[in-house]
This record gives sequence, structure tokens and C-alpha cells, in this order.
Amino acid sequence: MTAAPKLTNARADFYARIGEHGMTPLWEVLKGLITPEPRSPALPALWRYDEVRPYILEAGELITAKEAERRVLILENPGLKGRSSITHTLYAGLQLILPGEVAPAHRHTQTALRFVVEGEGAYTAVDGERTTMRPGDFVITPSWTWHDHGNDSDRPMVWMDGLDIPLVQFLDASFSEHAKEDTQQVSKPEGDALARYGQGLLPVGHRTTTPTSPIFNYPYARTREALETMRRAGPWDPHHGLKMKYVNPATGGWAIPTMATCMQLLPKGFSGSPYRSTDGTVFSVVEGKGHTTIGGQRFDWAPRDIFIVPSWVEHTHHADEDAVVFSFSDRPVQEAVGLWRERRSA
Ligand code: 1HN
Repeated sequence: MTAAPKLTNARADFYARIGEHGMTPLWEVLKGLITPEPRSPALPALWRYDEVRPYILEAGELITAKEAERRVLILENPGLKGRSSITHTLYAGLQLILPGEVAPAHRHTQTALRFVVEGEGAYTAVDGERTTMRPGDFVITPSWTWHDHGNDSDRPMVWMDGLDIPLVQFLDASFSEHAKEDTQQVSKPEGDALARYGQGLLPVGHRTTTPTSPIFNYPYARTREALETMRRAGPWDPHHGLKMKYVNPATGGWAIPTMATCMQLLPKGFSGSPYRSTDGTVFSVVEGKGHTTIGGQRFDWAPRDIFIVPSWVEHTHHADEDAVVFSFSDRPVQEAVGLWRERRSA
């Protein structure tokens, strides 16, 4: 495309006059609207858990989970300040729940994922079933389901929340409500959903009524064991190592309709080839140390660190030790409308 047109007096006068009629000239903004490649305002960034942890605990002294409703420190992308966003379409935060606390039941149209970072033994309840959360567990709160959290353990518990908040906001499709009781009635035994849907079985005659996976806790122990078994056979992807997606067993699709979720194993010494894709991605390190070069900038990571790769920014992963990394992005939305692209370099 050519350079922006010159702003002459006659043009400026014209723009002012059509502005009075709710119009503005396309030719002044075209270049910024239709870019030859994605140009995300989001920036590469990394949150070192050791650095942010003291602030998360300090928040625990300032406000209760009940008063805050959710005691969360938002991970705000430095290129998207004031927008409660970690990528253009996604939100992430670190939530603290202290022993004995309850985060009261509510529901909303935004879908949430939880990725447990620290502590063990707090629960989340979704539609009448509780699940105990452990580090590395991937937990889903589907759109419009009642959910509350509680910590019956004797230690603080911290998890990363990932929600499709900016996406839902963009679509103006937010609804929410509070439950009458802080803690919802438990109506199913713990593990019911995993037994019913997470064993290569489905109830006969099962009919899919919602797009989100009926499994709401994918325990880390099982995921880790699967990766360990698969590594013996490979194959290794030159960019991703051994990368698996969390799947909805009832549809074969992504576990969440708006957020792709994956777990990958990068073996010790892995040095990936450059990769880019249109889905800005949030990574959360579970095990191992390494670094990722994002748009030419090096980010060293260790367990519990969180980093982000914006849309279409080239990046390469390197692992100094066997590393296990969780990630999420808006890929399902892009795929549904035919927009998702990747570029693999040698
Ligand atoms: C929410 O419901 C939770 O349920 C966490 O734990 C973070 C951020 C914005 C809106 C709703 C939760 C949230 C949230």
C-alpha cells in the first residue's frame, strides 16, 4: 500500500464537514486497518513467579476472598495497559485463596480455565461437583455454570485464571449473576465427571448439548504420565517438542470452544526452530528451566513463570532441563472462522 495521503486544507475542511454527519474517510485509516501481516499491540512479557508471589500473598492481608469476590492480581500486558488483557482477546490473573476462605458462587458467560500454580487441596465446585486441585491440574469452568471455590487445606493456594473476557467484551455478550448461597450444594461425588467422560468411555446415548468438555479437571498426574510414555516413541515436533492438546471427548474438538489449551514436553537440550502463529499465546511453566526467544528478545523461565507470545511474533523454545509447559490461546475462535495461520521456519 502507498503512503498516507497528504492532509491538505481542502481535505481537512471536508473531513470536518462530513464528521458532522457521522462519516470519516477510509483512506486516512486504511493502512492501519488492513495490515499486510498481524501487528499486535500486545508485547512479549514474562512474569517471574518468585517476583510476583510476595505481592499475591500481600493481597491476602489487604482483602478477603469474599470481599474481593475473587482475589486476583491481573497479569496485564504492558502493551495493553488498563484493558485487563494479557493478549488482545484473553485475560489472565493469579488468584489467591487462603485456608478457610470461600470465593462465593456466581456464574457468567465468560469461560474460565484454572491452571494450578501453588498449593494443593483447595477445591472448585462446578454445577454441583467439587474437584480438589493440585499443581499442574487444568480445570474448566464452562460458560454460564455456577462455580465457587474453597480452601480446606492448611496452605495458601494460587492458580492462574485464564478467561475469554476481552473477547466476550468485544462481542458485548457479558451476562453474570450471583447465587443466593456462597457455597453451592454438592450433588455429585468427586471424580464423577472424570469417570464418566475421561476414561475413553461415554454414557451410551450421550448427546452433546454444550461445546465445552464435560471433563472439568484434567489432572496433571495423568497428563504427565502420558507425556512420559509418549516420549519413548516420539515423534518430536521441531518447533513444539511433544505438544498435546486438551480435547473434549464428546466432540473431538478443543476442550473449551474459545480457548485452545495444550501441554508440551521439551526434552533436556531441546532447541526449537522458529515458529509463529496468529493466536497470541500464554505459557505457564510447570517443570524445568529454559528460555524462549520472542521477537529477538530472550526470556529465561523456570517453574511457575508465565510468559506471553503475541500474535505473529516469531519465537523459539530452548530447554536446559526436561521441561513441561502449559499454554492457552484463542486458536479455536480463529479456526472456526478460517483465520488461523502458522509459519514454520527452519
Ligand atoms: C472469575 O469468576 C474468577 O471464578 C476468576 O475464580 C477471575 C476474572 C474476571 C471475571 C470473573 C473465578 C475472574 C472471574
